[in-house]
Amino acid sequence: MNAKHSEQIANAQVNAEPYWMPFTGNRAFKANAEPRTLVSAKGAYYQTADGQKLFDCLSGLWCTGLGHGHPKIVEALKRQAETLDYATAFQLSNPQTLRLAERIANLAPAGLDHVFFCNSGSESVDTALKIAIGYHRLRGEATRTRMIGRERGYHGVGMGGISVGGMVANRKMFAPLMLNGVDHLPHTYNLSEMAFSRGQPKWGAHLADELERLVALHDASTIAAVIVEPMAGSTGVLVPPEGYLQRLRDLCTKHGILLIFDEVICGLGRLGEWFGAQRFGVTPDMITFAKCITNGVVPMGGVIVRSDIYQTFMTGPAHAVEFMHGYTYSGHPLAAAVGNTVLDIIEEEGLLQRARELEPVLEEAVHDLKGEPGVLDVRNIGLSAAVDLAPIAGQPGLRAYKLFEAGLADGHLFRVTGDTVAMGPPFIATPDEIGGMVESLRRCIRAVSNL
Ligand code: PXG
Ligand code: PLP
Repeated sequence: MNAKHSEQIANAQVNAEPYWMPFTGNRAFKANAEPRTLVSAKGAYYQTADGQKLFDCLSGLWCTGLGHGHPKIVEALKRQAETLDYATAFQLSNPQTLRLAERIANLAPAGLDHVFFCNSGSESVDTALKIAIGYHRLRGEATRTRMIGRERGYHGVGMGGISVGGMVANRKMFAPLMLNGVDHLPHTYNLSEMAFSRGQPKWGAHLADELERLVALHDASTIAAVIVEPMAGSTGVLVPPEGYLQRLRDLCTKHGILLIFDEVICGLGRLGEWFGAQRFGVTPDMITFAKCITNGVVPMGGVIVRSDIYQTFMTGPAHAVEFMHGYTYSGHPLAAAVGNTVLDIIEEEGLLQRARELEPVLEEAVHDLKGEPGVLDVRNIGLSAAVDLAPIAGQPGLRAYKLFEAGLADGHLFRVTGDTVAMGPPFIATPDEIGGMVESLRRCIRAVSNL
């Protein structure tokens, strides 16, 4: 271990108590801080403060597909910090941000060609909701204010995001803060119809017709937008049934409702394409993105919009601000420099192709877990997969939490949500590493099967 390394470890040995951790069992962490403190990372592996090497089974939080410590990203960050470390995005810009917007617009589905930058997926969702409201208002349809989300959806933790989101635990404490007039489509998961599906389930396209019911209930003239994740990641990899997204698209078009794909997880390679829209062959009116655009190295998010949505805002005197929205760090030059480098690397290293090649490797491996004790379901698409475990009676989430702990001891950092284990390995992972990850999961499933 080099000197720098030990210094980082020493620094990690501070009093953990003052830190209020996000989406964490704070007390469980603080009782076990050392093995859960990450001190360095390279490629597909983390190193913990107590010396354990961990395979990064979820690419950070779905964001580090290119692996950690990529020399080109490190170099781009250093060069940009020396050249232009910050630049206001209000009334001025910088070459990296301009270039990144142009490149993202070129990679997005045809017609989606303007890009607004922010700093996270949550901000991208709240931005997209504002754009939807503003768009209808500017076109003289100010009654279109209602948002339609989906049960089990995750759209971040902003006030807009939790309102359209459908993960109950993220919503119930904050009910008074929610947007008015939001409704939800049913989620698309049905164990009895789609257990152990490989890729897209055959059953369930008709669930999109629930939008017709919501339109009949509320009237299309009150509905601004529908927001869904093409593949719902955070809730445990819910794969869209064949035909479902197209049907949603058709209904939104029919009723003048904007369709927003939240591609914070799906975008930038996870599904083997630049965007989930391309993977599923369905073009929304807006796409939100974040995470992989910078490989998680610098926070960044954004919204890609259809040309005419952007043009609708371009009214009034040319010097006046058209959209009263933006963040201090919108289009941050460090993030944009890394973003441009990430796109270079994906292209140079053929990582979309690689994700496509690894997809069947992951699929074969995870579906071989069928029959292990307590495995209720296995799902997969692109370079993502999930395994549902039978909950311990009266203690939901405990079995998966214990599996997370078993994984740490077994050299694998598994992400668990409820009693679901989600995997989204880095695009740079080898087939052997993916096999090793799933074999570790098998050991861990067995280890927690008698709880
Ligand atoms: N939309 C979607 C579809 C997401 O998946 C967000 C918005 C919010 O992004 P920010 O950058 O504000 O966190 C997300 C984030 C998990 C996990 O374990 C998923 C997310 C975040 C953290 C953990 O699946 N998704
Ligand atoms: N709060 C205060 C007092 C501010 O001045 C600002 C930005 O200027 C914000 C919040 C918003 O911060 P950000 O632009 O980083 O989202």
